[in-house]
Amino acid sequence: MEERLKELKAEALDKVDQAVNLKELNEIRVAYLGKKGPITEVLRGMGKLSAEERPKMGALANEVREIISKRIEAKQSELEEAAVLEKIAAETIDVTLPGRPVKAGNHHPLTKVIEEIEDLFIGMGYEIVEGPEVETDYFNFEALNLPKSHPARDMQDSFYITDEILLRTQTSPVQARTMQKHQGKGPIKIICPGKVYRRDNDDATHSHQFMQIEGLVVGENIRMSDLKGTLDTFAKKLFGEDREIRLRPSFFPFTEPSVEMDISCKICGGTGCSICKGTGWIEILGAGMVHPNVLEMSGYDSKKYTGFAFGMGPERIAMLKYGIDDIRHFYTDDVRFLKQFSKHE
Ligand code: 2NL
Repeated sequence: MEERLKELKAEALDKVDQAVNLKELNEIRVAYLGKKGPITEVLRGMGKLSAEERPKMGALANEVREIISKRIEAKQSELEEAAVLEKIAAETIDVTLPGRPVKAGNHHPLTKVIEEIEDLFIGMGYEIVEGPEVETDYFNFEALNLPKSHPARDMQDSFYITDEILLRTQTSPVQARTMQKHQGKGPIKIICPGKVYRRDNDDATHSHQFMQIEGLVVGENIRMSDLKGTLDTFAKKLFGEDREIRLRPSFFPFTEPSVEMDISCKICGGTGCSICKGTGWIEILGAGMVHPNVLEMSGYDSKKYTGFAFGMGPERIAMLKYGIDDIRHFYTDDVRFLKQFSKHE
């Protein structure tokens, strides 16, 4: 019996020493020290022993148990510590590694041009005002001196929802609404950017949906020279200090007199090229003094108040600024096109 216990002790200690993980160690514990283990088995056979031998064997069995148990405990701490160290090693962060770059997007070229124009006018004391894209016939046309018989109100040219409601064809209704809100009192200095819609067949220079930026100034003693100075400042800030502007007579139902503003061509310096079509001038926007009918319809006394207004297409301006040859690029969301503008941020 003594032999058997010594054998078991040697065998168990050997196995404990060889254990490579906590699971294995626990299996050894159950196998040797458990209720169904070999030591318990040996102790069960003690009944056959003499009275003197029994306590001796009992003590020995307990001693063997104690030794194995101690060795298991020691091994357990050892394995646990190794596991912690291994986990720490696996989680080590090499702070000297270069960082992973964050992928930065960029603004849409149209957004950039619109925000740049807004900022220029904010710098001159204007406020940005927005309004609905679904408009009434009254604000889109009537209030802007386009009577019912006007050709611009043709069903062929606009997206009508009912006889009286349509998708706005310009951002002017936002300005008419603003004037009406002022109830004929006080000055107005606003920029109205937004989406507009016209029934058109899309091609390189036409789109059924596009952006517009309009400006309106109303006050006492607002003159044509104020318009000219404002447009000159705007053109130089947006296209460069070396640009000249030129105003040509034009016609809009909502302004009188009306003008078309051109900027001098930078590509050829005025001698004529394909961009300016040989003229040395590039058309940028339309403008004029607010028609007295428009002021009166929105509640302003046209004898006391005057004003100027202008309207431009940011797509056209972005096309000129970035050399884009097709308006459809703005709306087709081709990332190869859009990514080209990240360098301009
Ligand atoms: C163009 C021309 C223009 C206006 C827009 C306007 C608005 C009010 C009163 C008077 Cl409320 N005028 N807007 C005036 C002249 C020209 O736009 O070619 N746009 C792309």
